[in-house]
Amino acid sequence: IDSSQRRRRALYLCNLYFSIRIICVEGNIASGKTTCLDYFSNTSNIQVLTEPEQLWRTLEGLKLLHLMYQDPQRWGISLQTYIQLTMLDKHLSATTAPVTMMERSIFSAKHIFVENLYRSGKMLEVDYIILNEWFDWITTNVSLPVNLIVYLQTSPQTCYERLKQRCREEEMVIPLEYLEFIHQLHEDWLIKGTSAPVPAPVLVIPADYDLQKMLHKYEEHREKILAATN
Ligand code: DGT
Repeated sequence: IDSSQRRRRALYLCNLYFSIRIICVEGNIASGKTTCLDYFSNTSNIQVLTEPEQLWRTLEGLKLLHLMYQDPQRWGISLQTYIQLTMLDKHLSATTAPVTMMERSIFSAKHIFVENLYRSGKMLEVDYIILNEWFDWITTNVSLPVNLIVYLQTSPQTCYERLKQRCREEEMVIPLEYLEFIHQLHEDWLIKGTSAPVPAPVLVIPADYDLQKMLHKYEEHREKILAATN
């Protein structure tokens, strides 16, 4: 066997040995992923890894996320390259607790956001191909196990209302159509299974409700979520 197969086998055995369990929380922008992660970090013995979003906001003084929203043609590739790196780092740092819950994943960065930029004509074909080659190389040569995907399913309209309420500077330019597109990409990937391989079983939690009801929903699903990682 060649060295990459040997490396993959070693990583696989390593993950088995330490029996690392990883849950990824996916969903549209402002679907409530942070609330879900907060709930589980307070009520269970789960290590929670939030998105390294702060890094994308200011990288060496560059406001990458802001730049991407202002001029996706120019900055989309820069942001996605950096997000792919930070997500890879997150997946690989999930080793200190028996169960880790992550906000999003390297998979949604690719299957949702890169696809969105490319399909809406905001990423050059050459950049798309290079990012894909990176993604394929990483997922072939590095073991990135995911045991469960929790999909917070919302309507784009709900996300739009929440987005307007939270008033983040970078996000003021996001129109409803953008959220509709991101929603459709989630549905194609996680519900219909028509766009890209899904790396783990999917638990769908309807997430259009207010905070109090969402906390009840998480309570209801708690055992199921923890059981899925046994
Ligand atoms: P939550 O708790 O569900 O409200 O989560 P958010 O909305 O704080 O977190 P998220 O990941 O949906 O988005 C944070 C911001 O970063 C949002 O403006 C979308 C953007 N974003 C996240 N991941 C990517 C990505 O891979 N590519 C691009 N272009 N933008 C991304």
